[in-house]
Amino acid sequence: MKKIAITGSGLFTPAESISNDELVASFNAYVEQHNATHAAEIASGQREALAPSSSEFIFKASGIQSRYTVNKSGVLDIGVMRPQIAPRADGEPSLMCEMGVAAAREALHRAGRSVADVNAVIVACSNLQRPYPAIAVEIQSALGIRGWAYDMNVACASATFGIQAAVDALRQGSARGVLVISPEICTGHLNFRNRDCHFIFGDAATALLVESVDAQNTTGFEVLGTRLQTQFSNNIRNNFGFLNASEAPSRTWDDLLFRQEGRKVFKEVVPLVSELIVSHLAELGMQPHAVRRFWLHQANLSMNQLIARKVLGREPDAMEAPVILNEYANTSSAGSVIAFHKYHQDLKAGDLGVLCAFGAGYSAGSVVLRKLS
Ligand code: CO8
Repeated sequence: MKKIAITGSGLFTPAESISNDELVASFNAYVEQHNATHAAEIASGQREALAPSSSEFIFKASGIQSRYTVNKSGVLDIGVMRPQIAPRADGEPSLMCEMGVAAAREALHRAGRSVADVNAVIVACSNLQRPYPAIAVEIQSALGIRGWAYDMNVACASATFGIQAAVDALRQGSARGVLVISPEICTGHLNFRNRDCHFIFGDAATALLVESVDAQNTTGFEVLGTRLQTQFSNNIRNNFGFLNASEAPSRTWDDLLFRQEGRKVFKEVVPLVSELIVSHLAELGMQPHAVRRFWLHQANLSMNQLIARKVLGREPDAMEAPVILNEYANTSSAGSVIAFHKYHQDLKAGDLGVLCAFGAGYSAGSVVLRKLS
């Protein structure tokens, strides 16, 4: 069987970042304004007052300290509370294309490869800027890649599903080098007026180069196996879609943004993911204690610590399940790949790692990797 490896990774990080304190100051100013505007209704019991947010709660509940965004001023302006992006002409590259291209160029550079070594592009992410033409085809064109490209969406687990699609294409011979790109502008789908989740997401883009490698190849991480799992749940939901304009009566604006039952998600996803990792390793004849690193989806710090504890049967140390969530917040499908990108250099030949992402659907993917060279 052909050896398949991830030979390079790339990361695009937006220039602007928002701290918890900045986000909370903006949210609380909105709450004050809202409560003042509706003071009479609140006093008469016709309407509930909105409660303020707090940085302490955000950090304690999630581990998040800041997030990057494609537009800080719009998010923090209480008259706007969403990123503001100038519309671009059809002939100009889209924002997602630009972010994806930057991450892809870094992945190619790190792998020591050129676009001539790639003939397929898969854009795997939660939110696509438009339905068509596919962002993947736009990125393919911007990079000058000959071959094929498509978009796919499996929410936060998208990158792992993209890796499996790439591995299958390489094994079947329909591709010889695949870029799996995850550009995420999560802030565009986040309700910054919702206290329960206004702090959760950030923006970033990642790219992985997945290739068939020969026995002499010493770069990167061999993919020993991939395993995917899905199980329907409405606990993380987004009703935005092309039929919104046809729906009568229309949905409210907040129904077209991200929402979740965070507690339920936590409770249901932790066992699903830990069992997925343990059974996937067992299928490959491996024990969890043999794994040097877990690059987990970055949604919630306690969730990751609990998953790692369940898998290892003991407390993980910080380097066993590295965290980027504090700086980036939840960047959906990009999160586990950012953790991989930033925390793999110290691994030695033969070391094992598991890249695992999970989220809406529910959807989860496990990719077992072994360091080459
Ligand atoms: N400030 C202060 N207090 C607050 C705040 C706040 N901002 N928010 C809630 N509280 C209060 C609540 O009112 C509640 O008070 P009380 O106890 O008096 O009722 C208390 O704090 C506890 O509230 P919660 O139960 O909501 O808090 P949790 O401890 O459960 O923490 C989390 C909330 C952080 C959301 C947590 O539940 C969590 O992270 N769960 C896991 C969620 C998860 O993993 N989701 C994955 C979603 S990502 C995904 O799949 C991607 C989808 C596609 C991306 C789309 C991009 C937009």
